[in-house]
Amino acid sequence: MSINLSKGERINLSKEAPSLKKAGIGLGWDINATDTGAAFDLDASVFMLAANGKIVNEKYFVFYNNVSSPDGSVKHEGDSRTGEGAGDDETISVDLDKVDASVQEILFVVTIHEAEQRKQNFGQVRNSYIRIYDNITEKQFAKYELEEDASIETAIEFGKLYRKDGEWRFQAVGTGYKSGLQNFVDRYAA
Ligand SMILES: [Ca+2]
Ligand SMILES: [Ca+2]
Repeated sequence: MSINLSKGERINLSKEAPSLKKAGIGLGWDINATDTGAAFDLDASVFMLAANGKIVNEKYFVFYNNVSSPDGSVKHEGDSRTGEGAGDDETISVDLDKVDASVQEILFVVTIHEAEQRKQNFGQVRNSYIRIYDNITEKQFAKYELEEDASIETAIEFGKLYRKDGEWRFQAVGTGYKSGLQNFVDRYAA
């Protein structure tokens, strides 16, 4: 049975999904009809952080221009340019057994491409969610539907996988920022 997570809630995958080896992270969103006149492109990115809260090295920042991590564990499965349609708009696969031992946290962020120039923000986005499922059986373990309280934010940390006591956990984060992808890169740079 899939668990619906609220903001900040977490699950212990070793308990809730003990057979999980190859995880799928699905991220979805829909764009409200807007009058900004520009295309609206949201992008999922992944920061693989060491114990010091920084990416292990620049290759552990996985996004549309660097679609897999050096340890072979994280793969970005494709860039949606429109967010059209129900279901996952962008997906990330995570092979939990392959994650480099130095990685303590895998953070999933969604940013709006050229938000500032296009005058766009998450107030124009609805039906946002992150879900975690088994990439082989497609069984879903948990889903977090972000609340509709985002307005001026242009980047949101949707969720994260992290290690605790040798086990993987998944947390619904839902923290928004009025910044772009570069700000995250700067914050987490090794
Ligand atoms: Ca995109
Ligand atoms: Ca969509």
